Amino acid sequence: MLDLKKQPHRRLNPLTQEWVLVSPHRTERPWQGQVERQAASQQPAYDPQCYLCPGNSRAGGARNPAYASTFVFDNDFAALRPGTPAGEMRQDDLLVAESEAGACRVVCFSPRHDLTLARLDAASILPVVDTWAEQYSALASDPAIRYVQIFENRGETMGCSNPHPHCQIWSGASLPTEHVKELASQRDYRNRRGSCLLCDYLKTETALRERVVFENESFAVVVPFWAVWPFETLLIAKRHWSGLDQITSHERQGLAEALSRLAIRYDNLFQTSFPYTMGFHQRPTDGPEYPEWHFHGHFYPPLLRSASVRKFMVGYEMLAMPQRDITPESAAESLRGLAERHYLGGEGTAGPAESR
Ligand code: H2U
Ligand code: ZN
Repeated sequence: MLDLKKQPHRRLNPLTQEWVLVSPHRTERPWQGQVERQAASQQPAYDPQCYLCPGNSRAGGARNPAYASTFVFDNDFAALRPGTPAGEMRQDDLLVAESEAGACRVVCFSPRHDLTLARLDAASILPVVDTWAEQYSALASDPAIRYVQIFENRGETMGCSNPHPHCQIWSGASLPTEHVKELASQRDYRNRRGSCLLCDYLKTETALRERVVFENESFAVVVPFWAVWPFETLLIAKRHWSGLDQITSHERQGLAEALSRLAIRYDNLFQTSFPYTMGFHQRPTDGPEYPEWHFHGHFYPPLLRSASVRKFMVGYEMLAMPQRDITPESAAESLRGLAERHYLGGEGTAGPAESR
């Protein structure tokens, strides 16, 4: 028998077919690495220097309108551009390149410079969900676009250039690496077992409860069995649907609520404005139905043991495979134990955890 709490082992990610090494016996090892103090991160409601605040001008010269809810614009420094001409280069099987067309947008969550997902309430996150659904449908209707990737980079440690709460949407003509892996795995699972990978995974996790952080009627949040980042979570739709064009109005509220609750728990974990990269994986948008695809979101936060101690993907992880010390089960237990009431302070001002 394998003792998941004590023995080194590896776990398979069935969505990507990649393995992660888990070394639970190492959690007691002494730490002498990076410990830096983080500046308190209180932001003003409006920042005259911010290129995302209402009425301000952006780097490209455009001026933002005096927007009152969400605000979407074409990224002034887009990585992918519409109308990029087709073209390819191939020299033997060694020098291979293909042109890539697409579109990149930025979505400001609200006019408020200071209200992150953890500080907006669920009712104020609802317009963000509506905007994502609108954008997914609009981009999906473009025959040149094959996928729509909505993602948020939060915090300077994640390379986010601006604290004004916003996300990005990149969409393009060829399926990106993660989408290719997840599509192949979901398709293969459905062909072999006749059911949906994430529907089945959700049943397993909600029966065991060990890795469930919380759930509402429409979504469950778990620390996946195969998590790589210490406090990584997977947000899974309870009903089988594949893209935001299929979300019901009840599920929109459920998604807004789940995002609010998760972001609050994350902030409360190390009493900091918690950095992460998050994003949704939806079915490709080139026409077919993709019955194997199940809507889900990934949260990949870098923090390991405090507001300033992060996990680095270096060494063995760059050269061989990802590895973790704290188990997904204990990460889920920590996240489950946190309050869903925001501590509402800067660094270090938190009171004792309160439960809802
Ligand atoms: P981050 O969320 O990773 O910080 O990116 C912000 C995006 O905003 C980035 O992709 C864009 C950048 O290209 N941007 C504009 O479109 N206009 C600006 O005036 C500055 C930044
Ligand atoms: Zn701003």
